[in-house]
Amino acid sequence: MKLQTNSKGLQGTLKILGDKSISHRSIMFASIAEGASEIHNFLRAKDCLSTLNAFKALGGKIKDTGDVIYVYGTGFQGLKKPSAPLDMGNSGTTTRLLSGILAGCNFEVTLFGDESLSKRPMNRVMLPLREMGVAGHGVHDTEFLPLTIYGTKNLKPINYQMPVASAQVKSALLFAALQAQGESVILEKEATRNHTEEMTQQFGGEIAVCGKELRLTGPQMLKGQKIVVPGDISSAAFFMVAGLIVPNSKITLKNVGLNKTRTGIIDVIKAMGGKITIAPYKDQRTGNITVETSELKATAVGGEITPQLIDELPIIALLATQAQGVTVIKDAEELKVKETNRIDAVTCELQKLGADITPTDDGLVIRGKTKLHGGKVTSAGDHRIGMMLQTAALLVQGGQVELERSEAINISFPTFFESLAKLEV
Ligand code: SPQ
Repeated sequence: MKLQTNSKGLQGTLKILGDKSISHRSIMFASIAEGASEIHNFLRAKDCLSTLNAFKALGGKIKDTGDVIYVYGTGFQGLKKPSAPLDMGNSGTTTRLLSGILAGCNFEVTLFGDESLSKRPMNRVMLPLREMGVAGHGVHDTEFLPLTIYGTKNLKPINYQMPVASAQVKSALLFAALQAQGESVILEKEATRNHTEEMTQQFGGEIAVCGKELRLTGPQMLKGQKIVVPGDISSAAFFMVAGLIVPNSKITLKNVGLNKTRTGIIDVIKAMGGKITIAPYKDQRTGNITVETSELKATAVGGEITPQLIDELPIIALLATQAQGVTVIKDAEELKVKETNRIDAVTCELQKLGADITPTDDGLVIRGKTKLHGGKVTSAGDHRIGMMLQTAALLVQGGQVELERSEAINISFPTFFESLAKLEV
């Protein structure tokens, strides 16, 4: 498709759609809890619908009114063997977290996904689950989908030092630990998004968090709850960056989740001299973010902040092309195993538009400030690459940008283009 270029400025306010990570987990927790749950502001994007459909196929009593989703959970034991293999679509979160839930179910389930998901590593979840007593089988042992998981009622607890910083691995192990007999101890490599820990407590479960160490004693029974999903800061990020780099812009993003394990991008924007203000609501968990066109300077991104902005690195790379100096992003090798190899995809696609960007083993080096020009680019099937490229195209004056595989954006942000159109002056 032909992208919007030559922007004259972005002005106005935008309400951000529900958080993808929390939407997935709200269906999962509501399904494994006992009693009624209701979910408000669920993200109706392709990835979250993969989770919703998987739980329907597992026998979940789910009533979707379009506005609110009602779930009548009957505990882990209420899940039933599906009549066919489960389609995970493009969603790593669905696949990996569901594996931890299926770990304690006494039936076999086959999971399959699209081309991109079928190349993403699953042993990071399957190896520790196998230590807990789960069996798995696939063409490439348990590393890739399609994969059959054989859960067990006799799950053993685990004492596990995580070799990667991954909220998905941590969450899968916590879901399994909730069903195991005894205390599990999980030590994170770096602190990652903590939605699973917070929601375990919200649903009446017990988990002890001490820095990067988590302790959970199973088996536990969870109780149904009302969930109001906050806006997704990872979606807001595209408009935060657009508002900073497009001349004549001032944008307020409403209802953005401000969980501290997700707000790394705000720190980076501040370090780059970006004009950004955060106005938390009474609950302190959500708030408004206002950005305006700014003169930016280069920065360094790495270390413990990386997991707190891992999904924002493609758009931060674009931000760095518009900052004066050399920005270095490191400790981000996890980008290689996302929907695409995001180190390669960001480099290749932004270079086509004239950016000065070099890939490294664990990140990117970006020299700014560069003028971007038109070109033919592709999302390569990765939603975040597609949205980053549309944001870049706004800066192109007098040329055209053609985006292939733009439909990938529906994975997390089906109203992205309409939202952008609303802000154009
Ligand atoms: O679900 P999926 O495909 O893995 O989604 C991504 C994304 O960009 O939307 C990653 F490609 O987000 C992950 C994130 O990178 C969502 C997530 C979660 O909800 O727990 C955790 C992160 O992944 P990981 O591998 O670091 O645990």
